[in-house]
Amino acid sequence: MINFLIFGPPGSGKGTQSVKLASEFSLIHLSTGDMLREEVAGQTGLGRKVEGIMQRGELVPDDVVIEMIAERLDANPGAGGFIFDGFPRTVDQARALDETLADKNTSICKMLMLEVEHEELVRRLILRAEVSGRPDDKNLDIIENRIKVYKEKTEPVISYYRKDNKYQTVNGMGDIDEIFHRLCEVIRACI
Ligand code: B4P
Repeated sequence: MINFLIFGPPGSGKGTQSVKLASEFSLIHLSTGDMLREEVAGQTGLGRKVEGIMQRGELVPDDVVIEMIAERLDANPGAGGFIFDGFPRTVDQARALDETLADKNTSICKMLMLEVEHEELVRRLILRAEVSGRPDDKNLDIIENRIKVYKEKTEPVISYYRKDNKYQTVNGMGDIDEIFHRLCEVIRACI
């Protein structure tokens, strides 16, 4: 089993690139953002609980996303590997993921960090709001709050993987296919 994390601030291209990478390398794409949005759209108990948190651009509680990921891993015992998108977003989530993967005799191969300039992040999210209707993309204050939350709570995850030599930066500026080729080169070097 070969597992990758795709990492970066909101708007860095995680979701966009994960879909392409999952198809190219036959990996299962697990996006906690997509899973949570499905819960909200279905107005499930969990969806109603997290809706306001997501609209403000805050992080939902760790136990919620840790359980969601553990369920998906259990549901795919024969998988060749996973690409984790938007998870882990805190050091506690990273620890929990490592433990869950270790129980399955596997681990993270690389954390792929997409590096994108701040102005470009904001530009992409505002553009996406026009088509996605995502409430967390609509408003500049919320976008800036998401980037602030990323810096405070999510960036520390980098040190967690860096100590194991699993951290790899990739230039996330440029067109989508160009960035995809950069990511593919890193993945091919690991497999
Ligand atoms: P996510 O769904 O992960 O949202 P995101 O950070 O905005 O990234 P996303 O993957 O969607 O965007 P991308 O960069 O691909 O999370 C949403 C919310 O869910 C969080 O704020 C939080 O509340 C909650 N949540 C999720 N996971 C959680 C966790 N683990 N713990 C706690 N809470 C959690 O792309 C953005 C746009 O840019 C797209 O429109 C794309 O088309 C465009 N784009 C991408 N690459 C481009 C390029 N090279 N050039 C031009 N445009 C590009």
